[in-house]
Amino acid sequence: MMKLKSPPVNSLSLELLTEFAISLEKLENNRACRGVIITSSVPKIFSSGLDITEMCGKSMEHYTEFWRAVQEIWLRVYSSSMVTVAAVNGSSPAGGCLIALSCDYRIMAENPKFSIGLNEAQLGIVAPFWFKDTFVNVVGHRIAERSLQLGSLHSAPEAHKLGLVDELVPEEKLMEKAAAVMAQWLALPDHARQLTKTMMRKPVVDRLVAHREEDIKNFVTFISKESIQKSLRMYMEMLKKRKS
Ligand code: CO8
Repeated sequence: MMKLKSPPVNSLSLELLTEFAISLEKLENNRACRGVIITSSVPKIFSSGLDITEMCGKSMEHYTEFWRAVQEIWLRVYSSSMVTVAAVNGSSPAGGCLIALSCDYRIMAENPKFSIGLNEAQLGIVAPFWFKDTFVNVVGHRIAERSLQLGSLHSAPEAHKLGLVDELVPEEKLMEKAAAVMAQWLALPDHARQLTKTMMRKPVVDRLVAHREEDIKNFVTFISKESIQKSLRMYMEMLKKRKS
């Protein structure tokens, strides 16, 4: 089991992404480890997505390094040879949702206050093609198109209805259920399951691998624009105002 732990909101900073990638690599290289449950140790929040402060007022070099780390974590989770189960025990916007979508199976706590979705459009930014591909492969084109354009955050029951998460369970049953699902998936021979997973996911993975540098360039150009920086600053202010 891997628990994201970076209070207050598990935002995916360069540091957290790097640690996450190293931990995954270790598990991947450990032959005794065949599956991983990804969850959060922060109450009510699975992950608040990419750390917005990493995308605000930093250098081009920093944006480059940060985006490479975001790509890396997606490549690792999405193409993991292990069984990956997301136990979504809280809200999970944007990058947090991407982590969950990249797993083989998603179970979410049944709390209508918890929401999940790719809400990038609400921040005035655009989810890259591989976020979109991952989303489409889970919920289908129509739902993804509407949800991405509106930057929707779906409550847990709504997310379940849309197929964004596979199952809802009462919060106290989440880990027990995740373990049961893991056992079910691990009952199959690894090689057959892994080859099947590769068959389903390789085209999407290959697309990013083939365009990785171009994707970094696009991100850096986009995020460096003054208009985008302004949108992000306004969004951060809105988060703070909402609190007070
Ligand atoms: N990054 C950095 N700081 C954050 C983030 C974040 N993603 N989310 C919250 N924070 C900060 C808040 O500003 C606040 O800071 P402070 O204490 O200094 O005021 C602190 O964390 C606590 O936040 P809240 O008070 O809002 O905590 P709540 O428990 O009330 O709410 C939520 C938690 C629901 C997670 C809420 O904070 C929230 O909605 N956060 C925003 C989440 C979001 O929209 N994330 C999107 C990030 S963008 C992304 O992941 C993909 C980008 C793709 C890039 C494509 C570009 C081309």
